[in-house]
Amino acid sequence: MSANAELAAIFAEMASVLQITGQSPFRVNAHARVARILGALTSDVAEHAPTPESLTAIAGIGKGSAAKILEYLETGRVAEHQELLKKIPGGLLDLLGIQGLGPKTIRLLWQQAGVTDLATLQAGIDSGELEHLPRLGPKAIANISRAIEFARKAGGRTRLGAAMTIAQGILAHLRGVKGTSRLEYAGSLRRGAETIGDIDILAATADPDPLRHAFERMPGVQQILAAGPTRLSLRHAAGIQIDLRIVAERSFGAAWMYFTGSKQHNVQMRERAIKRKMRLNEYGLFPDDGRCEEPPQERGVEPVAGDTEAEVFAALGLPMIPPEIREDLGELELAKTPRLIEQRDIKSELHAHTVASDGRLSIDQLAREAMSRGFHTVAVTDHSAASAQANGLSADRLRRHIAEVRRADRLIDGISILAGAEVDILADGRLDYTDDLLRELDIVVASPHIALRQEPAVATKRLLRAIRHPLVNILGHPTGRMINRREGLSPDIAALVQAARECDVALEINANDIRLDLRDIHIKSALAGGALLAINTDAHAAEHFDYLRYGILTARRGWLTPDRCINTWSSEKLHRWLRKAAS
Ligand code: DGT
Ligand code: CA
Ligand code: CA
Ligand code: ZN
Repeated sequence: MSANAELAAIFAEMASVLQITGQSPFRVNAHARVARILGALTSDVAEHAPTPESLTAIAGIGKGSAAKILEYLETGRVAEHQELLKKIPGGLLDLLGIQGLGPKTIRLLWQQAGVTDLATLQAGIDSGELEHLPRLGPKAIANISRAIEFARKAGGRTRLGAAMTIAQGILAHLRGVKGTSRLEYAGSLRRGAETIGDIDILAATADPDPLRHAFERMPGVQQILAAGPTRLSLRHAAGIQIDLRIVAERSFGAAWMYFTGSKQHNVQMRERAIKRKMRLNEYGLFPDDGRCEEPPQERGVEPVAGDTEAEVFAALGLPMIPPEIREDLGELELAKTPRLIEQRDIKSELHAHTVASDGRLSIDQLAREAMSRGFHTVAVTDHSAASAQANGLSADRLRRHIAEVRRADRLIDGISILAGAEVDILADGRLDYTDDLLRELDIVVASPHIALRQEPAVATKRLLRAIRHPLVNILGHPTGRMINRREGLSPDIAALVQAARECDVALEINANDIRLDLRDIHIKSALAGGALLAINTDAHAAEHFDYLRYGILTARRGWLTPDRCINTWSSEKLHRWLRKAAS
């Protein structure tokens, strides 16, 4: 984690403890606000030798907060934070990770029912005694119970974005180590899976000792779990295990292939090798000399291939198979390397927010950010009124907003700025704006935000109604799931896909790594069913454009080719498509 992220976490935790211990809302909010500001900063607070003055120059940071930030940068901790933590049972903070449990409810559970951690909470639910607490009826308890179950099932896997950030930091740290010739991440991270169990790193080096030394002493190491000559494992402070394997350079390709997996893909590859009278393992692809008792690499057998993946695939009569599709889902039947979508194919962002609703950018700033990413079009799609918590726009506000977008579009050269909306799909499938108002827009993204626990059949009907609405162009984050937080809707995807194709509506792949919605398998169904897809970051801030990377990885896992993604289209083609829908 960067200093900003660590500090933001500390301030957020202080706000939670203050609230759980019943301090004034003013103090609670002040800390929560600093956490938000730190989380949103685009520059690193640790940079340029910060002083109290340079920190208080940041809007929203007062003298007290500046002193705590400096204390943290000097000592790695904030004394007041440590003091606060002593005031509540440690297990209470774990409860904050459960959807629907905020500090207020946790305070109530603690003070009035003696709940101190997950176990006592579960016991209270099981015995039924929590139902008698004020403000907590059987329905609320059932929701908490479901959220606990969901958190348990998520089983401590880390989100793709968080794991990627950690891995990039580790690679940057190890890259400078003398003698290291190859250094790559492998495993589920390389395959772009939505959650990561552990991070696998693979290295080839002439001199393992400095590398092992640097790995064990990296910042963020919490505990060394194993430290063999070629296999090291440790627990990172971010709560994820990191495995490092050191291999010989001549077998790097075979090892990278093996440790990239997936396990099921590896099994298929090994069987293919056997059918071709060869043996494949993490050391290389070897001719099968009929002696299976001892591994070939230990008998000095020369490998057929091994230093690159491409060589191993070729020797098995296969094209290069992109890591994201190595899931044993038909990839070994491919005749040539599929041209999967890449980040540089993306030419537009069609779902983004401004300060008009809950974004942090003005229309101008959003447009300039999109332009700096090389896009020809950006759509301003702020929330509709039903999303009150996101400061959604009333009809009047939207009309004024449209005028502002059109003015910005006239004033700024080099990018088209579309006037759009992310209109809420209400529980019954109606949209949150009238058709007259929607007709004034260049683009309509319709998304579900509320009623995300509907039965699948109800959800299908609801989303079908939105897709069939003649003014909708994109179905935004169709299931509303949030990884490790809530399951979201489980509609009949095949039915949505068919309707989307018939109505020429694109289904969104929301690139925010907490959403990744549609998910990989849904994307594959959408392609098979002939629907179009959109990849949008749903940016609420400039740095959210970086989520695109996760949307692309997910799209590739769904075998998406550029032609089927509307964000890859030229300006002319995209705008023609949008106009056709409007007429
Ligand atoms: P994860 O960490 O749960 O997100 O998923 P992976 O795919 O990264 O799995 P991991 O870390 O257990 O192992 C990394 C890769 O090593 C895996 O994708 C394939 C390979 N591998 C590990 N164990 C086996 C095995 O028993 N058989 C085969 N064929 N490959 C294995
Ligand atoms: Ca792994
Ligand atoms: Ca592993
Ligand atoms: Zn949005």
